[in-house]
Amino acid sequence: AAVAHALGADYDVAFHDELPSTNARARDLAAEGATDTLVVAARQTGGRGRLDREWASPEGGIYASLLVRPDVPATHAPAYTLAAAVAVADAARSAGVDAGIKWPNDVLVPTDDGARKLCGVLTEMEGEADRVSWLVVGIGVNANVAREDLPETATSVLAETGPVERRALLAEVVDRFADLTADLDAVLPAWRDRALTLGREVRVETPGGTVEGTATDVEFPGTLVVETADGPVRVTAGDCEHLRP
Ligand code: BT5
Repeated sequence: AAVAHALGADYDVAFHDELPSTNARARDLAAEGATDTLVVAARQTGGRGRLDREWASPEGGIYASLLVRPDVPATHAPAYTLAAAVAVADAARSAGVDAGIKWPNDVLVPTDDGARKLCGVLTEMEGEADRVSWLVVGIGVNANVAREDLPETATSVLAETGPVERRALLAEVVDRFADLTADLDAVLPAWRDRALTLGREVRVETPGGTVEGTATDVEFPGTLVVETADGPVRVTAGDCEHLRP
């Protein structure tokens, strides 16, 4: 409880030196009936991104998963993912890092010829259409990790501005996430403010095919609007690439 207060929000906090994946641990806790729990690990041996991709998880990074049971329909889940990206972008900015968000939830640091990835968010959930049973929002932030210990396309707070107090950064993320998700209407305006994708030419690989055009807006709960040669297309999930720096 003392730790939960130090983190500034009302969550049970479980710290681990090492886990395969904090998301996997949070899912297990969900199956046991837990809620409002923050699972943190100093490193992960099987960190995962979307579509079962690997998430490099060396010591020095932040690996955290929030288990919550909000009283919302499953269709609202993307708003939680966007809220997590906003929370990390804000915390990174207060650490002096010039962070923005690529749709839907990559926190990037722009460079002259593109951008490098600072954080990724993986949301998993279970439930019925009319109400989620649980949501696990997994957040990986490259905090005090050297660039050479990360994929080529990544960066870290350490590389951008120097070492950061991980617990303080995580506390800021969790507080901001709790604030934003207390009123889901607050999520999209905050997301738009930090978006790197809006106004850009994008190519989005979706389960239904490739969508190419100009990203013009994001709509609740997190749908990207792409103006294509054939008119606007609304994309709810996919991998987005910015076509020009
Ligand atoms: C993500 O997936 O960006 C979601 C990552 C979520 C990780 C957290 S850590 C805590 C919790 N526990 C877990 O097991 N997962 C969550 P995606 O958009 O699919 O991006 C994955 C891609 O990012 C990989 O294919 C690499 O190209 C790249 N990548 C891998 N590790 C990275 C890192 N540490 N920093 C930046 N990019 C990385």
